[in-house]
Amino acid sequence: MKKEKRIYIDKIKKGPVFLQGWVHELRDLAKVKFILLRDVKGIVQCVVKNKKLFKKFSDLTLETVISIKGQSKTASVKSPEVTNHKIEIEVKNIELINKAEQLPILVVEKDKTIKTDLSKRLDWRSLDLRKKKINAIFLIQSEIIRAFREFFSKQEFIEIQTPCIIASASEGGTELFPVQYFEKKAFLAQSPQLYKQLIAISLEKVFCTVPVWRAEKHNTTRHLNESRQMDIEVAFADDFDVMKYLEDCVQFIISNIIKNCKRELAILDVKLKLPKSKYFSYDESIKILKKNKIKIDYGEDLAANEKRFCEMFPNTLIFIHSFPNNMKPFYIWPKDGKISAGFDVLYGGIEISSGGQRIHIPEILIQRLKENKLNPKNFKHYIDAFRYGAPYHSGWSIGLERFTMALLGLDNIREGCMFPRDRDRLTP
Ligand code: AMO
Repeated sequence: MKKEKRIYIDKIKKGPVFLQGWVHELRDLAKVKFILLRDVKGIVQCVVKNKKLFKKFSDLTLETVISIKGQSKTASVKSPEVTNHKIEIEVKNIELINKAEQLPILVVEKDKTIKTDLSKRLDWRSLDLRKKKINAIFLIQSEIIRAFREFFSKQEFIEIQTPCIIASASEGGTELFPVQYFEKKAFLAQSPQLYKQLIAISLEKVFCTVPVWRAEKHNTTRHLNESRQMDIEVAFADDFDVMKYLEDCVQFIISNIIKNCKRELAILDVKLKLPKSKYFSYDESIKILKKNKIKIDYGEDLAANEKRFCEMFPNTLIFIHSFPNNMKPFYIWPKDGKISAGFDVLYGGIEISSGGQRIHIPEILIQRLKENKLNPKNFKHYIDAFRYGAPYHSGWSIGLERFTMALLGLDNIREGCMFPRDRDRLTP
């Protein structure tokens, strides 16, 4: 028997159709019944006029999964949403695939005053992902990663894979999750940092997208204990070279979202524009903040003032470079005794990225490890790799969930993560 070809709702053409999806809404008008059928691409109204199908219709519940064979009288329209009834499918047959029980959370929240709280939504995340707005966030996130890959692949970067189980810290010693690795103690990687460097000093231009784990105890709207990073590392490049890559890459990602995610942006009511860029040294940044009557001293972290800083320069990638050495990790190149080649990037009220030029000279690396109270013996493999011809190199990392949050104006980073891991949440 020939298997019917299922099509997405946005691909409906005039004539016979075979659709599969979820029951989004049911309307029973005695002589005629309506099923609003939803798939990941949209919603379409299906009319049941044939009395023989009324029994099947009466068995349906919200979110039940069904197949529908029917006839479309109209060709596809651009945006098959419930609000426009331009497409209508006359139902010839309904097949029940899996009947849904009473729903723990509603997929369609009709009354705007009823909003399921985030924690309950995350308890039922699989259902939550079916909501138009939630679904739109992750379709856009998928486009972010796709465009990131395309941008660097086109420029002859190599996509690399780094280990997730590591023996020593890279971003400071206190935020590691320990794992028992046979008879040894190991950790979950906080960053692909040391490994992407070891690869770049041989393969030159590399990028990766990886999960990272940080055992930070605080529970904030900007931190996750498991997040994903989009990283690059480039040999024969300094901090300013890679900041330019970041500027161009973010522009490329946003222009692709504007082009390819029109429906999702409309659902979320987000109007994206290509951002401008501004470059300030750390020193200049402190002066700007002070000038705007913000109490801050040289040497203080900017985290508490990121939002204010971004409000001063709307829709701008703010590059803050030349941080003091003691404010950056041990692997960042010290330009002199005080200033480093490390930078942060702010956008949409938060830090979306940090990076810098790295140390490629073993003796300087050892000195910086000691200054950071880290034992060079624990970094032997890393340090030794720079003894056999290592070019200077630089790179950065964009936090995927942070970037999603900044781009779409989400008020909690958990909204930009499918299954967040935080201090209290390990399931689902
Ligand atoms: P950093 O520690 O700044 O730098 O991390 C890079 C980016 O990752 C995101 N990020 C987080 N997102 C959610 N929850 C967290 N707990 C969290 N921590 C960080 C942020 C941040 O800017 N190895 C360096 C990068 C480099 O130099 O290449 C690093 O990991 O968006």
